[in-house]
Amino acid sequence: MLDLFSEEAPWQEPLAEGATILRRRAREEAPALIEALLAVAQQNPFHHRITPGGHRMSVAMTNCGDFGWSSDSRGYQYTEQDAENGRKWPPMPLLFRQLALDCAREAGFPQFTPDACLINRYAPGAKLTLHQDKDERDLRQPIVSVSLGLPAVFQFGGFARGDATQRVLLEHGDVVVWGGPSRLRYHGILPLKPGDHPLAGAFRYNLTFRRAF
Ligand code: MD6
Ligand code: FE
Repeated sequence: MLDLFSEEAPWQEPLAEGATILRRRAREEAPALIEALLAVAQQNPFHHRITPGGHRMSVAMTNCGDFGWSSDSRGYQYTEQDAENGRKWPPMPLLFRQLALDCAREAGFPQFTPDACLINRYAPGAKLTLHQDKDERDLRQPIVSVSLGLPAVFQFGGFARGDATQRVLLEHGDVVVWGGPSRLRYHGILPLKPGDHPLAGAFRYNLTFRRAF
């Protein structure tokens, strides 16, 4: 059972050098975070992007902030407008920004200044294959990742795609902050198992805050 009313305080779990899981850190804010992300998606709907290799991604995505991440036949990039509709991305909600800054500071990155937030939505079966996040200009800036809704198995690997991976369950409200020596580690999400979350229904959502430029 998902225990919405547990009084357990958040705690930190080191994952690797420069990478920390802040367990349950976003639980209190979660209802407001989900409400805010759904409002962003009303302005700019979730969309299954096509990878440069021509595959339709199983994860549906949208963005908020000054820049948004997307892919198309030309490659992966950060843009000020959504190429789908030519409109600017919705602004990053203050609640999002504050949470990202607080979590980064708690994990040892007080200088983090996100200008982009990618919002991923996973339905049952959706997955994210092993990848590196390397489209950002300044790789000294960390990434802050917030998991909401259904749990998922996160794979955290090494610096080559074939390196061994750790498997970590990420649950509702968990935040992962990583940067420094771990910034370019391969990582992914295994296919989502079906479920029914009291706040997110059949979905897992993930917010990743980045400094794109
Ligand atoms: C996800 N996260 O949790 C996918 N990338 O749905 C990522 O790909 C990710 O969590 C960079 C940094 C943190 C992440
Ligand atoms: Fe990533």
